[in-house]
Amino acid sequence: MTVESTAARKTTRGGGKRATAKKAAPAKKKAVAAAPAEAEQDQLVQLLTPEGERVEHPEYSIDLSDEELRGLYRDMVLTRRFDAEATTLQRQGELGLWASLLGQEAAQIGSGRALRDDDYVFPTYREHGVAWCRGVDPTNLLGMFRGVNNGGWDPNSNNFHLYTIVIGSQTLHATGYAMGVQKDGADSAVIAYFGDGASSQGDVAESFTFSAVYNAPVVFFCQNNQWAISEPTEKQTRVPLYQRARGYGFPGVRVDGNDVLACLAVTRAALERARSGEGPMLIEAFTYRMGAHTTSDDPTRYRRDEEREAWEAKDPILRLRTYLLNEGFADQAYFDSVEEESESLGKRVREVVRAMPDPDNMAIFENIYADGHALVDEERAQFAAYQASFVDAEEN
Ligand SMILES: Cc1ncc(C[n+]2csc(CCOP(=O)(O)OP(=O)(O)O)c2C)c(N)n1
Ligand SMILES: [Mg+2]
Repeated sequence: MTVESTAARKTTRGGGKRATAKKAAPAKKKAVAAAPAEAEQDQLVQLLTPEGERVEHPEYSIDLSDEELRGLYRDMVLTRRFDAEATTLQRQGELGLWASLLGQEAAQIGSGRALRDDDYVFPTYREHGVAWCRGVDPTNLLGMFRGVNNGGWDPNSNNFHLYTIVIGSQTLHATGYAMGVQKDGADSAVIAYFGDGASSQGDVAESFTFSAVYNAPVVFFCQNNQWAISEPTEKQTRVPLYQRARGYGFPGVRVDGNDVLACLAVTRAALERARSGEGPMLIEAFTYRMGAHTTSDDPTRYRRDEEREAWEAKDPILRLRTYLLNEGFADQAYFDSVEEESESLGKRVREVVRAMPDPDNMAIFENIYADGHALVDEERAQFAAYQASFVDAEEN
């Protein structure tokens, strides 16, 4: 694949320089995530510029109908609206925590819409846009964040695994699943989402090795949102993340993660590659986490406002809107109807969340072992007795 060879040729410029530096630069108080060097930007697959202009790429192209383009816009707006509602709900005490996807809508909708129904998704905890594409009801994503269930949906109903918080571990689950798909002789593909921070995890390295040597049909979709909580990407790697793939023996490509068309085109190609037996591929979606890591985080303590402002100009929704307007693919009435729809989605999410029943206290012991376990039985009995002690106290 030419992506790999181009990447290899250009690696030495930035990477080589940094690798030979004697001493790491002293840590700054407020780090700024590294802007891609010029040479790296050349490699960014882009089909829609931040100004909303359609451009071509020699290797990745896409031809969508007006309706499909409008659909991508609608997906991104509704996902952003849902996400904003969830953040507000957390602030009002209705959720314990929320991990916002603000800014990452294009990476998620583009890759999510590239999937076939029979493909299988292994997400992190931030893949609300991908969940939307899989047809998971958004309100189901909120139960775990409200603390009323341990997941909220049946993974096999939509081929969308439960949210995974143990960083990077889902890449191993995805690889194992893909090896199973291969043994079944099926032609579906698997996609594993993970972040720039997760790229430092041993689990990710192991899944790269296994998927490569077994030629497993898995796509590794890394959303490089520039931050792993308060750690910038430059603390995770000496080379652009997509170049890691080369050492494992499969192609890697960096895509403009704020360009929904490019994300769709590249992910489609990677999935097709996996389906046709050519093995794994790494996609690095170069994007930005516009909000806090989670509602428990305060990014003003470690990153500069200017950095966020620079990324605001690359907003994924705005550029598609500009393109749709300029080309006459959508008019104001369409945008208004999406706005209206997003308001009613917000309202529905709020109503459903607030009406979620608290779980039965004893439910915590369910779904641990398929056939039961003596220790769990003992703990259940102890907890029941503890609960009963409150009832007794009330009665006395
Ligand atoms: C194995 C493990 N180590 C540490 C953590 C704590 N932790 C939660 S999120 C996070 C950062 C992840 O960053 P990244 O992979 O870039 O994903 P992002 O949150 O930016 O989407 C860390 C270290 C964890 N959940 N699991
Ligand atoms: Mg990150």
